Amino acid sequence: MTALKNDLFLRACKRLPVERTPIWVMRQAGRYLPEYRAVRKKADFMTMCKTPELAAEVTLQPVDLIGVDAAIIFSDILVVPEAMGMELEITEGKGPVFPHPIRNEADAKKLKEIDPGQELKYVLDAVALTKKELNQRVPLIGFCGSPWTLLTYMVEGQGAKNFSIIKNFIYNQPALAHALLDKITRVTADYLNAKIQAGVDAVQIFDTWGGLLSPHDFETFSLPYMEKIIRRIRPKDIPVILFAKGVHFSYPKLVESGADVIGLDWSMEIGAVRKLTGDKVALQGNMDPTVLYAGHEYIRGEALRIMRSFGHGSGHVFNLGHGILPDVPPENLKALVRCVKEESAQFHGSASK
Ligand code: 1CP
Repeated sequence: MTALKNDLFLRACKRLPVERTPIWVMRQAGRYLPEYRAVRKKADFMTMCKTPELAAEVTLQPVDLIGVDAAIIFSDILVVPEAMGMELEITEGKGPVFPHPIRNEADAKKLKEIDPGQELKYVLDAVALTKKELNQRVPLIGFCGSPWTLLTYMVEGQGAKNFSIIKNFIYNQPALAHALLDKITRVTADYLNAKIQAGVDAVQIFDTWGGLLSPHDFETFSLPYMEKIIRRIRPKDIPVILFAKGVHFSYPKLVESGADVIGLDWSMEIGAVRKLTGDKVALQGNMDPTVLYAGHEYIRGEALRIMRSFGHGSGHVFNLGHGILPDVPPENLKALVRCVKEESAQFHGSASK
């Protein structure tokens, strides 16, 4: 039994009956909110991540201001390589940069195999404090980057245009790539388990760069490592969401990954994915984030279209197909959340469609 006042999100992840469809959005604690920018003015990004009071404050903002059905702990996927010893700079406008990327055996040797309970204790403290401040209002999601997506940043050093450095790396030094992926996998599994112990109610694996790979390479360099992480998650019944962007060719394989929920980008109709995956997993998504630039009526129409496409029954967590963009007016996200809350009951229970 859960003590949560609103556990719609957790029930939908497990495809249990719900009264209405839950909604949260990726990157909901972020720059589109003036209240986030006000906190960010006082502290740089890593200081925010490493100060539990600030991380908890911005994690709660979208719950209080927007009314989402789940919180996601404020942090970043790149805190893991930083904890493993890589210097990380996150500067306004430029995005994250590793000034000393990994390019060879000697660079790789410098990576420390860490105990997340020590080196990432600040995240665990932020989780515990956030759980307390949430006071059981909504579930808290913990997350990590997939080993492949983390390796991409660690080798490229920064957001890239054509990803030639990481591609060169995996094709010319495949053994080193796999050794690194293994190392990141071990640390990441321990990290997620530590977050679960600290109090998160569900976890999401972000494979933002899975879609850079061909189907064969995705199944060589990304999917097996995410499956290893999922197999190691304890307790086993914690909902696991796997969000891999740009990999609709692999959805039937993702169903077998052990994840409870597959996160979708907007490249396929959610109803078509539901047919393809045969209701074996829940689906999360999948509104194009740029729809939030449109007027409220358009946003409502699109939200309804997606809910109709999924159809009747539990197993849908409403979300965007990727992170909310920094220049979206918060009012537009509020309109989306209102619409999902007001209109989704018709897709549940015995109510007719
Ligand atoms: O200046 C600032 O305030 C920093 C902007 C920012 C923010 C708000 C960064 C730097 N990270 C975050 C928070 C963040 N990152 C969260 C918070 C929780 C929430 O969702 O509300 C999460 C889940 C992430 C995850 C993350 N970081 C991903 C995976 C999700 C995705 O969007 O694909 C990735 C790829 C990153 C790397 C990263 N960190 C920051 C930026 C700007 C980026 C993207 C860089 C790029 O485009 O390559």
